[in-house]
Amino acid sequence: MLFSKFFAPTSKDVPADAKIVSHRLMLRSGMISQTASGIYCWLPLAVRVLEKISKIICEEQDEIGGNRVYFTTIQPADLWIESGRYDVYGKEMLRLKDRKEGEFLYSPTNEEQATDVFRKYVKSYRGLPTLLYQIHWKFRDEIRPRFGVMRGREFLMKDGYSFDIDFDSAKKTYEKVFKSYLKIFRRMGLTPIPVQADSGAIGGNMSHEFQILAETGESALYYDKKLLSASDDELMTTFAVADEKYDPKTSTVAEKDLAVSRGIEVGHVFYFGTKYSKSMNAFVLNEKGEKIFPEMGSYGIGVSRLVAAIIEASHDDRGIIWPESVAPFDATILNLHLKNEKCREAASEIYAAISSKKEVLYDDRDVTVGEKLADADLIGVPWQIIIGQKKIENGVVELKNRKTGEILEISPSEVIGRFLN
Ligand code: 5CA
Repeated sequence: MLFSKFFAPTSKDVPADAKIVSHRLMLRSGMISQTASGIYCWLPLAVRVLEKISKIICEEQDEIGGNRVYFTTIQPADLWIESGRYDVYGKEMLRLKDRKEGEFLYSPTNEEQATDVFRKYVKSYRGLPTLLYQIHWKFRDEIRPRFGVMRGREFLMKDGYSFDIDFDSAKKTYEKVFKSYLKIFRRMGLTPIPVQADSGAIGGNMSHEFQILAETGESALYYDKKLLSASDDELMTTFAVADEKYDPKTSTVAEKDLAVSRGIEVGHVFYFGTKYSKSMNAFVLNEKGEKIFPEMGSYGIGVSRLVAAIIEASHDDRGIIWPESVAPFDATILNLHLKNEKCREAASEIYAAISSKKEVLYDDRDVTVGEKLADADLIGVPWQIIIGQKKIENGVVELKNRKTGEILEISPSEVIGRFLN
């Protein structure tokens, strides 16, 4: 990708109303553009990151038998009247009418619709377990949208819905998804802290939030220090709670073993039994021909929130430091002297060679050396290949690691070799 043709409107200005670092950096690097309170357009750099995150999620969900679908963003109110949630959900739900005065809503979540799809097609116990998931836009008319895409009104969510024959099977599914989530967040360079959670508007009686540690997190976390070295199985039951649920009198952890910090909720999983299958009459027949209401769970990940959360967890005072797995590009080539023939040749040669295997942003813009270097650090691509007049006279270019700041002076062919192997 040539930067001169790439729509990434970077800026030096720090927007006054952007209170947290991820919001500032996303605006400054030209990732997002606000269109209304809590509603953002996602520009090309951000789209690339959303796609990387989505790919990791899909790979791990497919691995445990998930089936990807697209439910709809617009749902008929009838489905929610049937489940009994239409009135309960309140003002967070955006309600709409079509031209025939029919009542609709913009999906804040899709339990009802998933149950509706399930009941239309699965009639026998042989169709269980079933796990459907999607990555799709949601709308919640949050009272206090804030911190950019961290708490938006329109946001991208991965939401999954499971159907099992009985509690034991549902618990197994819940555990599978739980472990899959740990893998997903770790692949993004994050350290997930699962905390026992309230199931709120989703309903139910077994629930975990996945928090990642960040000073700017909205939740206060109290957890057993053991958690940081616990196995995946232990993580399901190690003491960790968020916010007001922490009470020193009932805490099962001694003061000295307790860690207190702040976190960002990037995922939330729920087991809620037959709440929706019963209310929506979604049943299968078992081996004896008896009606069984499947045991259900739902599993969310804040895909758009993750972009901000990853930045909160990985940045410095110059900009974003993308983990390689979710970076918008693998490398960026900075041609510092466009008019110098040797620089141009080296840049083109490296660009052509490594683009076949890697995603590369070639900064061919006619801007100052300072701007190029500053933008590269701001955008935070893991590797910078810096091509300057003096170095190239000596047959070398600089290969800079954005995270460590370490710079290697090596020949263009060595650079190419490193990225191709
Ligand atoms: N139906 C369930 C799971 S599929 C559900 O909706 N769960 S949720 O309400 O907890 O949302 C799932 C995840 O979406 C949250 O963990 C959070 O990371 C993200 N999320 C929720 N609200 C917002 C918001 N307003 N802005 C950005 N992300 C959000």
